Amino acid sequence: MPESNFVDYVKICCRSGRGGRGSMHMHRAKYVPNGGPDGGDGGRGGHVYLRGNHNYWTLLHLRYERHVFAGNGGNGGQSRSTGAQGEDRYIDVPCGTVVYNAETGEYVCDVTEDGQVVLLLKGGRGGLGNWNFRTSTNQAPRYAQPGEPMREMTVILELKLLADVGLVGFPNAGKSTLLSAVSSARPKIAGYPFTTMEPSLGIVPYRDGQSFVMADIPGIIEGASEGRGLGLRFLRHIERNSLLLFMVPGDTDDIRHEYEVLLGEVGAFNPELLDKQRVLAITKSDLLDDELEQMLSADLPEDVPTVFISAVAGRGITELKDILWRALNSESNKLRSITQQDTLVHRNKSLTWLSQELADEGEDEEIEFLDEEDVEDIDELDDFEYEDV
Ligand SMILES: Nc1nc2c(ncn2[C@@H]2O[C@H](COP(=O)(O)OP(=O)(O)OP(=O)(O)O)[C@@H](O)[C@H]2O)c(=O)[nH]1
Ligand SMILES: [Mg+2]
Repeated sequence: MPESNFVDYVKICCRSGRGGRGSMHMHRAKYVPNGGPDGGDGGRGGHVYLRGNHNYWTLLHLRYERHVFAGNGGNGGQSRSTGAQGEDRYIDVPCGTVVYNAETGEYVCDVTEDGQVVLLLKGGRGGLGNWNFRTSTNQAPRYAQPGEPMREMTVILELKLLADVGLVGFPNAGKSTLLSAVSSARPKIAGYPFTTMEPSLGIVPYRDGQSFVMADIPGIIEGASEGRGLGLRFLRHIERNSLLLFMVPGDTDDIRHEYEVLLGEVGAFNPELLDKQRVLAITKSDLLDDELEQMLSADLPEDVPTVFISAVAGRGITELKDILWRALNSESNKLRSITQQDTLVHRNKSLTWLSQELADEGEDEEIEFLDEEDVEDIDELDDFEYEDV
């Protein structure tokens, strides 16, 4: 596949900083015999954070930065001086990024808002200097703590676009044509399947300066859940949409059947998607005459609002926008989108799928953690009991 600028999947190695070592030092000065302990604490190792940044739309900028290492804490010194704190690292990600552990497939966290900061890996705490261990019975402790070790994790960052309406349809259904008709987005349109190879977003202006966001994703076909066509990997981009707009061309033999096939594929990808509100648009209605349209309307699925549209002739577009707007603002949707924000379940990835997915995305190469020398004193640390300081 050609290199694309739309990157919605990357694997990176992250490592927080090791805590600095506490100092074991005795105060020494002229005319001060037995100065006592004055070893300072080690500094804390740097944390690794994720930070939502709405200036990014994809994960492209992370494709070439596969290692994110925070700084190590400095060691404690004499005169109770504390070691320097390790440098924290921030990974800027677009809003809608979900993080998984690359080894286990477990869901780790997600970032949905601009400026939101999530702690991914905590830096090691610095060890306590011997000054902390002075007691009445041991006035010259000759030990200090080493710092806590760093933490490492290889993570998969996955972008799930945040849009209000997601377009779902077979290739050539007219998804991109609709998006370009209602927004100023200009996706490629052509009369062959799989014109759209990557998702795009458009802002749809509505009355009184209001607007909503629509996501055009590549077409899906029957068997997509088994990997046919472009597979279902792009469906992740509609997981967060509050509403799914199914699109079936009016010149299809069996509209109801095609709708059910789409529904089946979406459900196979993630059954929770079937709980979302749906609207069905019969596209290319300029190819139908009134009589045919009447006949077809008699045999449409009943459980979903339907509308005939033609993006080319501009028919039914206002009506469609009205329906979408009403659905987006309906009480049930509002309630759900609030609770969904809180409870939206990102399922763990199954390990059997994970390696296949990594290969599909070209992310299956091992990324090695560089220099292992830092790991030296981990064994030694096991005996230590850390107290919160
Ligand atoms: N007559 C007519 N043709 C349309 C209409 N909408 C789209 N088409 C044509 O249908 C073909 C496919 O349109 P696209 O918008 O590229 O379809 P798509 O669903 O984005 O297709 P993929 O990106 O391949 O999944 C193009 O040749 C369009 O000109 C319409 O309302 N009326
Ligand atoms: Mg398209």
